[in-house]
Amino acid sequence: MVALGQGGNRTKEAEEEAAARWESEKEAEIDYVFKVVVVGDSAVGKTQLLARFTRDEFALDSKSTIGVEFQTRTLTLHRKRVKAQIWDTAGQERYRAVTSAYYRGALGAMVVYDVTRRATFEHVARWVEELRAHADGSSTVVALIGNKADMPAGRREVAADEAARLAEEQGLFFSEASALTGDNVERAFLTLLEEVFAVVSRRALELDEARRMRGDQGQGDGGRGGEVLSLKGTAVDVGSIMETSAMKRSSQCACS
Ligand SMILES: Nc1nc2c(ncn2[C@@H]2O[C@H](COP(=O)(O)OP(=O)(O)O)[C@@H](O)[C@H]2O)c(=O)[nH]1
Ligand SMILES: [Mg+2]
Repeated sequence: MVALGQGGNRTKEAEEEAAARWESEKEAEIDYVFKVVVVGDSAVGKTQLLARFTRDEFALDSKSTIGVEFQTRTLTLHRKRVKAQIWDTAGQERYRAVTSAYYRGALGAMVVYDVTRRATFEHVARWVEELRAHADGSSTVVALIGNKADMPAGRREVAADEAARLAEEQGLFFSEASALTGDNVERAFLTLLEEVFAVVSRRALELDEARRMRGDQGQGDGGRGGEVLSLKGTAVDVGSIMETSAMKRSSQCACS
C-alpha cells in the first residue's frame, strides 16, 4: 500500500468525517418511516428477498434465522426521503408463533409463498387473516409474492394465473419474484412502498383538511391526540383505503 503520509491521512480522516456527517444529515432529513413486514411459511425465501432488496445480496448458505429484527433501506419517493423498515421473522413462523408486536404499525406487508411448494401457497389465506387481525386491519397494503420463480418449470406447483386470481379475490398486489436472480424483487418492494406512500399522503391530506375545518392551528394538541400529522419516525395509523392497481398489472411473471 502506498504511504500517504500525514497529509494523506488527514484527508482520509476528513473524508470519512464528511461522509459520516452526510449520512447523519441525510438521516435527519428522513420524511417518512414505513414499517413493512414479511410473512409466509418457513423457507419460502423471506430473508433472501429482504437481503436482495436492502443489500442486493443473496447468501447461498443462508440460515433460517437472522439476528436482527429489521433491515432498512432509504430511498426517495416523490421527492420525500422514505426509510423502509422491513421486518423479518426470526424463524417464529415455523411454530406459527409470530407475535402481534411484529405486525403492529405495519403499513405494508408481503405474504410470500414458494412456487415450488403448493402447501406454502395454500397457507397464504391464513397469513393474510393473521395480518388483518394484527396489523392495522384493512389499511395495511399487502402484496402476495410467489418466490423462487427461477426454478425449472418442472418443479413448479403453483401457476402464476392461479395466484393472480387469489390476489384479486383478496385485494392484494401480486407478483412472482426470485430472490436468487433478483427478478422483480426491486419492483415488488417499490410498488408496495409507492402504494403505502399514496395511502399515507392521502390520509395526511384528509387529516390536514379535517383540522382546517375545525379551525385548529399551530402546535397545540387541542385536537384528538391520536391523529398524527407529522409522519416522521412514527408508525402512522392510516385510513382504510386500499387500491390494487399497479402491481396487478405485473401479475404475469416477467421472469422465465
Ligand atoms: N432457487 C431459489 N432459492 C431460493 C430463493 N430464495 C430463497 N431460496 C432458498 O430457499 C431457502 C430458504 O430461504 P430463506 O430466505 O432462509 O427463507 P425464509 O425461511 O422464508 O426466511 C434457502 O435455502 C434459500 O437459499 C429463490 O428466489 N430461488
Ligand atoms: Mg428467514
